[in-house]
Amino acid sequence: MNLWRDFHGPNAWYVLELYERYRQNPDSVDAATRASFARWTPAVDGAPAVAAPAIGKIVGAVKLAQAIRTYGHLAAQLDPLGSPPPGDPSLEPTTHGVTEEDLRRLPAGLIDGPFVERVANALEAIQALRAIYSSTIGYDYGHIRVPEEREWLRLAAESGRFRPPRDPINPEALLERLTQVEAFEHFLHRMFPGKIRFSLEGLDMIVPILDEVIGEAAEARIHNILIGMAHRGRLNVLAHVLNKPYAQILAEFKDLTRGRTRLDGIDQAAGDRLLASWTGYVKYHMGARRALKGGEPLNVVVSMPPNPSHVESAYPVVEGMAYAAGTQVDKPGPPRFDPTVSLPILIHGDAAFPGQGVVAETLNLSRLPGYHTGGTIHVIANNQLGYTTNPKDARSTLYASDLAMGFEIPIVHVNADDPEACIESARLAFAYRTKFQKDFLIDLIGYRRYGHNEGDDPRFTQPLMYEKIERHLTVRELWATTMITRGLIDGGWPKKLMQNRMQALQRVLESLHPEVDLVEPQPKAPPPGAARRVQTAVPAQRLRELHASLLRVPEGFTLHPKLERAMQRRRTALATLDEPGIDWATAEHLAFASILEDGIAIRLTGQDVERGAFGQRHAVFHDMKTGNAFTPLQALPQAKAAFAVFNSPLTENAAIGFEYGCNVQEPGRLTIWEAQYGDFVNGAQMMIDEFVASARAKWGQTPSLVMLLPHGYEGKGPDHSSARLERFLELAAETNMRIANCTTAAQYFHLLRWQAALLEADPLPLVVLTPKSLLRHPLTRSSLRDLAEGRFKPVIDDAQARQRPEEVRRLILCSGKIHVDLVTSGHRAETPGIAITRIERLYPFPADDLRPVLDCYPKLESVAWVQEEPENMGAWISLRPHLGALINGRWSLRYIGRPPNSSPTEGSSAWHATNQRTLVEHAYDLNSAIAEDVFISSKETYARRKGHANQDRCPRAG
Ligand SMILES: Cc1ncc(C[n+]2csc(CCOP(=O)(O)OP(=O)(O)O)c2C)c(N)n1
Repeated sequence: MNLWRDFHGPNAWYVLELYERYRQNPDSVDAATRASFARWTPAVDGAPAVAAPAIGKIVGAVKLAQAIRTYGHLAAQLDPLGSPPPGDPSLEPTTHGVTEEDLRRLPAGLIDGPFVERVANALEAIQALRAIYSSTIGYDYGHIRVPEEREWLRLAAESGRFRPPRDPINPEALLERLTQVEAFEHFLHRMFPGKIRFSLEGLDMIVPILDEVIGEAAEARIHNILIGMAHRGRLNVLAHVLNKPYAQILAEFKDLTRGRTRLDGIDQAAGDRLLASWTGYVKYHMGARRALKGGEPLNVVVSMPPNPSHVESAYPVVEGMAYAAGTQVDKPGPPRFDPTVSLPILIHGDAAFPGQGVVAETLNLSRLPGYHTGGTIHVIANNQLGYTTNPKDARSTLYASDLAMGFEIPIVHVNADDPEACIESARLAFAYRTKFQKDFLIDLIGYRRYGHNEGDDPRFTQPLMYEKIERHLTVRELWATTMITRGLIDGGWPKKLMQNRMQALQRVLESLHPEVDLVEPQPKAPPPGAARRVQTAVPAQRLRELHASLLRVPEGFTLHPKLERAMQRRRTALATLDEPGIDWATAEHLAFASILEDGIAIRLTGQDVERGAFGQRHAVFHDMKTGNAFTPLQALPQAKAAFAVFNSPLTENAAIGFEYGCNVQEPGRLTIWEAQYGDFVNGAQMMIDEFVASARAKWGQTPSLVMLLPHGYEGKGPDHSSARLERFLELAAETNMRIANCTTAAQYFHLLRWQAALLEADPLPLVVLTPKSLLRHPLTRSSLRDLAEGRFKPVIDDAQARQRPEEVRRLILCSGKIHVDLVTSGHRAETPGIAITRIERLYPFPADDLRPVLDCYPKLESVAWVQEEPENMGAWISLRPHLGALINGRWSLRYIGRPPNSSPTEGSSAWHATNQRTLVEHAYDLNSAIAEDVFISSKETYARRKGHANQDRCPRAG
């Protein structure tokens, strides 16, 4: 046995310690070890004899090496502005009881690493480690728990295999690139003083880093590269990485063609309507796309989707796009994801990364089935400031990147003034991602040459920092100096390059034709009548066959007994044509199955969607004996496309963002997200406002995401009742979405099929308020005929009242669950003078379907809107003007419901029941001529309100 050959680092130390124990007491070690040591000579080859006192020094040396590998980044010079690194006592030899002299006497092999061949002793090995771990790169991978990955990262860092000279770079090309980047900013600064551009200066190396990653990705034949990026440096990246023409960017700066009067390519009437709603967006959030074509490799598309100002919000969207691009759904069964098809790159701000919760939500998606993209390369564009805020006020962590540690993402912190270190980081990131298909993070530490934007004076808040920045050479100047020192170029060359770039930009500006050069994405008008022409009925025989397929489980599969009974019930659901035996979940399954049979793939996600939050769906069965899962929609013989169903993690914001991304990337697939309860959708308000509702008007995107939001007042309290319908209605304008609140299984069936049929022809997001307890209510069930012959009805009139229209005095209009409360009331039979009509599609407002209803009751005296939501919520406020316009003064239009309230509903079920009862009674009270709006408010309500007032304020101290 040779100690230094057979054992390394800590292992050698352990063997020595064991040997020492054996020496003092042979019985203190086990028999096998005793036998080995009996044959072993302590004076090992190539190493000094191990005497007892030396062991402490060996332990010290090994611990020092370990500390440098783990904490060396704390001594790295990462700040280009020269602030001293925090350091760490564990990096000092004395902490471990060794001196330089001790280290010199110890063999290099004790430290271990690819560099040991080149060094003479442990001291030189430690120096080599310091040069690696505490230079201008800080490798931060100690938190990785997979030993193989940790070892790979260690070897990658210590071998220098991604860094010149082992992996050379082209210094001239780099200088030219940095010149381009800097000249662009200089030029804009000079020509458009004070105009906001969010200059990249101080983090210029982002562009060469992206070049490197994209180049590697193209060589690896990654087809789709998606870059998510906030405002900082975006214009520069658009110009130089996405090749957005300078002319287009300069035209945007000139802002001459806003106020257009025509949109090209569509007829004038449709164009006028669109133009009115077309808002466009600011230049530093616009997207772009670039296809790398010709030569090898072919067909690489680099795109940067547009994003809103809300920092970080676009990143789950980008992840969703990358996932969808890499997923094949054209075959039945589960979708097939290929992690080598796309690469997401996300560029974060150093304040935004730790500050915005959506970042953690997005990182949490990274390794989950149904969300895993094959690894994202993250870059923190770390300019050490967030607007005017210093890091000490912006985060509770040392590094801006520390959040990533919890997700076991390897991190390199790198000084943005060292181009070679930056390029190494990019190569390392890509190689790790390729090898392990996991995320990697580059914390690129630079500075910000100007204020947050170019109109700000940063000296108000960071006077000392900006004193340094003013004197600080740019990375281009620093690199040029390095090249001159290395004798690669002569001294005048960098200046010449700069002049050339500035002149080129000047020429573009002088030959600008803003009306031609300004290219904005234009929303397309759907073909007229597309939505009306869709047929959603499915022949009864086809439905029966689909149903039979869905009820089949594999041979020997043991279902849960309760599920078995439910399946038995389902078996007869389609037995007759007219019996209403089809419940909500069965209708949904039939809709999905028929859509798959039509060749349209489906993706359904959300919390616990596989079973369904209310135990209604059971899209995935679990064998009671083996635990094996079986998904009938993935085994459907009739299917021509894939069905995906994934329980999502407990997020709404990133989850909806991700689905939005899937949807806009692959609009031909039906993408559905379901909330556990509708209330929780407000956790994703940013996604709703910024993407779902307005992306069409801002960026010309055409989303068609479906959101299923359980909604309805059932006494569950303020937080399990409302899907905040009012917020969706408030955002609805210019036909930007469809909002439905359906009351029957057949309506839901037709609505889903309608949406699927319109994905290409007339795509719009669809918001569906779905039932909870009513999922199993007999009144929501439908017959086979309803599915086989019907269609989605935006308005459902009162069939009973229609038989004797002349008796009707009051027309109640309502939507959703309250309809069931109204028609199941004992008052219904006693009050033939009241007709109850449901509005099933709330937006676009179905005026054409409602008009004939209003016209068919000859003795009508009043119209009332009845809702269970408080007056300031629900549909009333948005619908009132539409109803008013239709009624046009012919009858009074009144509101019957709860008064305005800050909370959606009562906190107790008894209280809820009282109010709900009162509400129904008011609705049926024909004696009270409704002269004004009726606010139900039982005495109890007021008593409780009064009692509650101020109760929860803290008592004052003392
Ligand atoms: C969600 C959100 N909150 C606030 C802002 C306003 N805002 C824009 S940039 C910025 C500072 C961002 O700092 P950092 O993440 O470090 O990026 P930098 O601008 O320094 O590149 C703030 C607060 C925003 N755009 N989005």
